[in-house]
Amino acid sequence: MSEASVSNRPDAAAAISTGFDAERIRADFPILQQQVNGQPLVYLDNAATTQKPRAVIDAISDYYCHDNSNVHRGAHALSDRATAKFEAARQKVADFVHAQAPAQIIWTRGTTEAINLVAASWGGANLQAGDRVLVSAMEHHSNIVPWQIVAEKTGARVDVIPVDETGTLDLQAFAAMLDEHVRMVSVNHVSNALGTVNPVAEMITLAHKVGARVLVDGAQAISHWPIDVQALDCDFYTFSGHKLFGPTGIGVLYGRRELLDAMPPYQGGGEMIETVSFAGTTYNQLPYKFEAGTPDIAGAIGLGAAIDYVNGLDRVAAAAHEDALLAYARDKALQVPGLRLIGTAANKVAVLSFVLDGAHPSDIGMLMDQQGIAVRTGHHCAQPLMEQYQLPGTVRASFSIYNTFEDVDRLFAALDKARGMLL
Ligand code: 7TS
Repeated sequence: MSEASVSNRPDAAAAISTGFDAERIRADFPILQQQVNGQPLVYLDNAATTQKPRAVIDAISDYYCHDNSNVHRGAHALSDRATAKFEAARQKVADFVHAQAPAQIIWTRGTTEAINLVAASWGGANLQAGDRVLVSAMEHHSNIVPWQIVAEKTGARVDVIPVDETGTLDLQAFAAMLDEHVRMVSVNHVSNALGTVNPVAEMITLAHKVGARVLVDGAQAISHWPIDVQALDCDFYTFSGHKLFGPTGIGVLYGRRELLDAMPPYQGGGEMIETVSFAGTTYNQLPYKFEAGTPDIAGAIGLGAAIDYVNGLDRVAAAAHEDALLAYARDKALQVPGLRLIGTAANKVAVLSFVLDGAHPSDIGMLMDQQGIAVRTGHHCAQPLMEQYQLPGTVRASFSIYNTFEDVDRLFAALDKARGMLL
C-alpha cells in the first residue's frame, strides 16, 4: 500500500468513477424523505452526525424485539444470542479497521470517551513533569481538554503543532518540535471544522523515531475511506459510530495490544474484573478490562450493521462522488460576492466552511434552516482554531454519500436568498 493511501484519502478523483448512484443510496435513509419548513430536507451537517440507513434502524429494532438481554451472563438463550451479536459486531469493527484482534477493540460512548480513556489511563500512568503532549491547532475540544486535564495532574505540558492560513498542518514545524520529552502526539486524521486531511502516516513515523506514542482521532475520517490501523502503525485510533451511519452512544478505541495490556483500568465496576475482594481485586482481560458496566449492546449491534452497509458500497466511487460534490460547491462558493472559504488545504474531505462579509454565521444558519437546508454554524468545538482565524465561527456544509448536486444547488440558492435578507 502506498504512503498516500495509508495516510491520506486515496486519490479518488483519479479513479474512474463508475457513476455513483447517490439517489439510490438516498432511498436507504428514511429520514431524508421529509420536508422541513415546507421544503424537502437538504441535510448538510454530516460532520456532526450522519443519518442512518434502514438496515441500521432495523438491526437495532430486531435486537430489542427478539434478543434483548444482558451480555456475558450466559444463563439463558437470549443472553447467549445478545452476547454472540455483540461480539460479532466487535469482530466487524476489528476487520473494518484491520486490527490484529477483536480484543484490541474497546467499546466506548464515542470518540470523546475513547480519548478521555487514553488520556486518563495511559497518560496518568506514563506522563510526568517535563513530558510533552503534542496536539494540533485544529483539534476538536475532545482532543485538547482530556490532555489538559492529565497534564495538570502530572505536570506534563500540552504543546501545539501549528496550522497555516489555508488550514494545513505544518509538518516541518512538527518535525522540529519532536524531542525525547514528547511522549504523545494526538492529532485528528481529518479536521471537523475545515475538512483538512492530515499526513498522519508521516507524523507517526516521525513521532516513533523519538519514542513518542500517537493517537489518531479518526472521527471525521472513518466514513470517507478505508482505515488500516496496522498500515498506519498508529498506537491508538478512535472513532464514533454515529459519524459512520451507526447509532449515537457507541464508539471505538483501537489500541496496540501491549499498550492496552499495560494500562490501568479507566472505570471500575462489573465486567472489568476477574475477582473482587476487600483484600484486593484483579482485572479482566482485554477488551473487558476497559468496559465497566452494561455496555450499549444495541449500539454495538447497530454499528455492526452500519459497517455491513458501508462494506456493501463501492468506496472508491463513493469518495469520488463526495470529491465531486466538494469541487462543484467550491466553484459555486467562489462566485458568491463577499464569501470567504475557511480551510483551503490541498488534501480535504467534502467539508465547505465559509464566512460571508457583514453577516453572522448563526444568522445565515437560521435563514438556511427556514429553507430546509441543515448546515452547522459556530465554532465547531474548535475554539482555538477560530481564535487563530479571528472568527466567531463559520458556516459549515459537510457532504456525505447521499448528497446530490441538486443539494449543492439548493444550498447556494438558499444562501443567495439569505444574503439578500442580511446585506
Ligand atoms: N473529534 C473530531 C474530529 C470530531 O469531529 C468530533 C465531533 C469529535 C472528536 C467528538 O466526537 P463525539 O462523537 O465523541 O462527540 N465533531 C462534531 C462536529 O463537528 N459537530 O458536532 C460534533
